[in-house]
Amino acid sequence: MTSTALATITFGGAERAMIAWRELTERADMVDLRIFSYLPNPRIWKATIAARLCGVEVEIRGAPPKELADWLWDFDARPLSDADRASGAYARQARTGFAGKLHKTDAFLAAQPFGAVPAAFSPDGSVGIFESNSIMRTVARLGTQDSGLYGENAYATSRIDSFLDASLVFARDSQIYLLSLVDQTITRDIYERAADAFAAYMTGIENGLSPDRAFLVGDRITLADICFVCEFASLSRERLHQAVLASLAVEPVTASGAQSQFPRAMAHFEKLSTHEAFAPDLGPFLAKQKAGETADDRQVS
Ligand SMILES: N[C@@H](CCC(=O)N[C@@H](CS)C(=O)NCC(=O)O)C(=O)O
Repeated sequence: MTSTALATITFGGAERAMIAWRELTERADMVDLRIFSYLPNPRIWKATIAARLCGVEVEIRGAPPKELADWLWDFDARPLSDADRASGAYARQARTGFAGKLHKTDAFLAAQPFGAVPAAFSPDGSVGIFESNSIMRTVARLGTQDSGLYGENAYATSRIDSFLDASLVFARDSQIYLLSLVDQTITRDIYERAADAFAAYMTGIENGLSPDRAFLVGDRITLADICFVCEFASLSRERLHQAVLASLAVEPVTASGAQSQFPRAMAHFEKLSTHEAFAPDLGPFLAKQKAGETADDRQVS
């Protein structure tokens, strides 16, 4: 294990991606966990934030969604070579968040049975870990510091798991909603399901912080807080699609009255966003959001 230092790389183009990939490969022996994903992806921040808090080295590989279609999905993920492309051996039909063909090795599918990203791997690639909450749990379990991230005892750990399970239910509707915004197939029904899922999740977070608790479980930051911040940030990318929402005559679900309905949850999000372990991921993201960056074809969900 090594001290906390992260390589969270947002690639700007194929050429830059290849350069960064080479740099990362050179320091592969220092890494505790490798994650392959489209970038940026608020769900992998669960792992990078946890890593900063517990002294784990995480390597991030990836590229913007559009470029990931031209990558070989593998433990040794990288931009496709001409030979990879010509062989046709890796082409698979995309299922969620991507269109057309993706290129996945048999080894990738053996390690990642759902074939999805984010995809994490043990340092030698022999163990695949999937689902962003489980990837985050891996980081906490690998942690060398007394971080308390995954609870101090069986009850606290299980309460943290309860929040993570509740977030998965919410994330299902939030993913369907975000993908429908990106490909502009949103309907009122999809919007309302997302709004209901958001209200149910936020009510639980609000109650969990009541009457005046500083954290969701115990008296310091745990995976439950990290997960909440990242899931909220993920859904808030709906604000990049104002024009599509306006065509339905609706407001972003994270905007309409959230501050007054869920004051503790919103204050918790805002406070943690500026925490030193969260700010490297959340800071640039929120700054762009504030600056009103629009129409994002780089988003998956
Ligand atoms: N609930 C999962 C979501 C994973 C997921 O659905 N990934 C999609 C992209 S949004 C994917 O990798 N799709 C690949 C495919 O369609 O083959 C998580 O949070 O990790």
